[in-house]
Amino acid sequence: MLITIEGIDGAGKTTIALKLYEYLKKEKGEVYLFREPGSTEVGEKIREILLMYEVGDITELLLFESARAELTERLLLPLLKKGKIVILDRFCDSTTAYQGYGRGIDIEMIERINMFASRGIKPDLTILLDISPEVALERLRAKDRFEEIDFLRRVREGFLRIAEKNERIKVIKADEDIETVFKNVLGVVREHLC
Ligand code: T5A
Repeated sequence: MLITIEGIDGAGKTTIALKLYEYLKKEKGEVYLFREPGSTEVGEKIREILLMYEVGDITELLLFESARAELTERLLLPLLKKGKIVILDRFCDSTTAYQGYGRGIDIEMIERINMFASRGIKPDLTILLDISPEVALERLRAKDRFEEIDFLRRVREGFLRIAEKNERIKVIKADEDIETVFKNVLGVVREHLC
């Protein structure tokens, strides 16, 4: 089973993904937690490159997709074939939302490249942590990070549009306290694990 966690920067994905991982590990035993871009040697190098250099929009898209192809090949495919539970902090929906709705690259083309890089793997469940960019930015500011609000607004709208088109995506309000958000996430995950 593949569970992906999505949302704009500062929505709380990393916090919730870790809590879910710890919970499911106790309950189910073998569970894996990965992040995009990253979780493989090459994927982590690509993350460093993306943090270090300002690259063009197409280069950025292809770097995210390369990290995804590596993760898919080395970890996702083998683990999912064995029936393991995998939690993934961002996946293809992030590329559609950020590079498509955020940066304006053709969405149909992104979806095709997403399919290619992920070998057509579809998450069984996607948790979309939805939060206003204003609240997300406050959280990021506390960590000395700054993002452009208009960009985050477009990305949030993009995520919500993707959610409208895909039943696997469950939208959870992420501006409540961490325990409340987690309780709501767990409710949805439990329904899918039964
Ligand atoms: N990207 C990624 C693309 O453009 N295209 C792609 O295809 C992919 C895969 C890196 C960047 O790459 C882009 C998106 C990103 O800009 P990332 O590492 O996932 O991706 O970056 P962020 O989303 O920015 O990760 P963050 O860790 O900063 O944000 P999270 O994971 O959403 O939030 P989290 O859990 O770290 O929480 C942020 C802060 O808020 C607090 C936490 O303690 C933390 O301090 N917090 C809460 N505070 C109050 N109430 C709550 N409910 C809270 N939940 C968390």
